[in-house]
Amino acid sequence: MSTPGELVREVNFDGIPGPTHNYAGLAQGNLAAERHAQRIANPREAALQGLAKMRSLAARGVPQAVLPPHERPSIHALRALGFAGSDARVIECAARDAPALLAACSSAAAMWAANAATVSPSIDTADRRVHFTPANLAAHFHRALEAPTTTAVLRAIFADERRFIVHDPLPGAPQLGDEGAANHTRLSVVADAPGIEFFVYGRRSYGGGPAPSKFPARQTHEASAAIARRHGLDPARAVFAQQHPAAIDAGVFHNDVIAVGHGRVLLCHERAYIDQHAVLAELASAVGSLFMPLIVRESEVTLDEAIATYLFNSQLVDGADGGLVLVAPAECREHPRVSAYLDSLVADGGPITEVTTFDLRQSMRNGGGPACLRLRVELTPDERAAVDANVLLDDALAAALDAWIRRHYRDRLAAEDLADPALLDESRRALDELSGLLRLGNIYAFQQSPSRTVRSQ
Ligand code: SUG
Repeated sequence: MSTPGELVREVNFDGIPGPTHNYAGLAQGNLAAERHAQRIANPREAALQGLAKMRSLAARGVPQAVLPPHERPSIHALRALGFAGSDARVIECAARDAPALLAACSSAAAMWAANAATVSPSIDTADRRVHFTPANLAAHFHRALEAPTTTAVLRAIFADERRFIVHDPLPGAPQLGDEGAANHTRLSVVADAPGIEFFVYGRRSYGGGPAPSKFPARQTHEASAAIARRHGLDPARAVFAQQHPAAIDAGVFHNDVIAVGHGRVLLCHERAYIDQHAVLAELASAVGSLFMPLIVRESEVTLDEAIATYLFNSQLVDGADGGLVLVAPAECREHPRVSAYLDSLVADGGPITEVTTFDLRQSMRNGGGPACLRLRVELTPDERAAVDANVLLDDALAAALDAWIRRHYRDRLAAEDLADPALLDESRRALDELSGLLRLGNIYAFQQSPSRTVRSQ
C-alpha cells in the first residue's frame, strides 16, 4: 500500500521488438501495416531504434523500463492448431499448409506495449494497489496470442501482491474486445491526488449505437467499463468517450492514433470523438479548471495527414524546464504542414515547450509509433523499489541490451524466412538469455518443459 503524500511518477515500460519482427499485413484497419505487407524487415534495426528512444528519454531523466519480447513463433499455438511432430516439423507443416497462420504465430507485435494492459495507479484505486488488466486483444488472432505471456511477464515484474494486482485478461470474446492503454489516458493536475481516467471505446457490443462500417472497432465499451469496475475507480473520476466511427474508418484503429494526454494536457484532433464538445466539457469538469485541451483543427492538420505521420502517436513527457516535451515520429518533420504545426505548437507559449523526433521506421511501417511502444505505469518511489526484476533502464542495462540485440538478431527477415526452424532456435536462445538478464525467471513456455529445447551455440 502506498502512503499518502508519496509522489507518483510515470515510468515508461517499452516493449523490445522481438527477433521475428516482420511485415505480414495482419492488422485490419491499420493502414501502415496493410501498406507494408510482405516488405523485408530488419529486426535488429527495429530493436536498436526502440533502444535508442529509450536511452535518449532515460538520459533526459524520464524513468524508463523494458518489457521483453514473447516467444515466437509460438509453437504452443501452432500445436493447438493441429500441427504436430518435432518443433521443426510443426513449422515446416505450418509453412506448407497455412503460411498465414505461421505468420500470425510469428508476429513480434508484443513490442507495442501500449496494447499490453490498462494500468491504474494506486492513488486512483479503492484498495490503493496498482491495478493492471492485461489486454485480451481479441480483435486479431496474432495479438490475442499475447495475453497469457503479457500476464506472466507483468506478474513476474509486479510480483508484490501488497502493492500490485495483475488481473486476468477479460474473456477473449468480441463483445469484450480490449486493446489496453492505447485507449486509456490518465489526466491529473496534482501528482499525489487521484486523477481522471479517460476511457475511449470504438463501439458498444450491446444495445446498438454508432459503429464504423469499414474497419473493426477494436475496443468495446463493455471492456472499458469492466476495467474501471475491477480497478476500483471512483465512478466520478472515470470518463468514457466513443471514438468517431469516421476516424476508425479513416485508419484510427486505436485512440492513441488521434490523441495523447499527460498531466492536465490532452492533445487531440477535432474529429476524434462522437459529440466531442460534450466529451471535452465532461473532462474539464472532472479534471478541473486547469485542464488544457489542445485541439488540432482539420484546417491545420487533416485526419489523413495525422494518420500518415502519426502526429498523435507521440509521447508527452515532463521536460527539464517544467514544460512538456512531445516525442514524435521522424515522419512528422518530413511533412511540411505537420512540421509547421509542431513549430506553431511550441511557439504558442503553451504547455509543450519542445518537440523531439525519433526514427522508429521499422515499427512505424507496422503502424507503431513512439507512443505504441510504451506502457505507462505510474509508481510511487516505494512501488518502484518493490520491483525486483532488472527492468529499469540504466546505462549498464542499456549497454547489455545493445550487445544482446547485436549478438542475437538478424538484419533481414522476409516472409519466407518464417519457415526457417533455425529462427525458433535463435529466438529461444535470445529470450533465454534475456530473461536471465532481466531477472524475470522462467516466464516462457519453452523454459518450463522438462526437456528444455534451447540449444546452446
Ligand atoms: O495492432 N500492428 C499493430 C500495431 C499496434 C500499434 N499500437 C498502438 N496504436 N497502440 C496492430 O495493428 C501489424 C503486424 C503485421 O501486420 O505484421 C500489427 O499488428
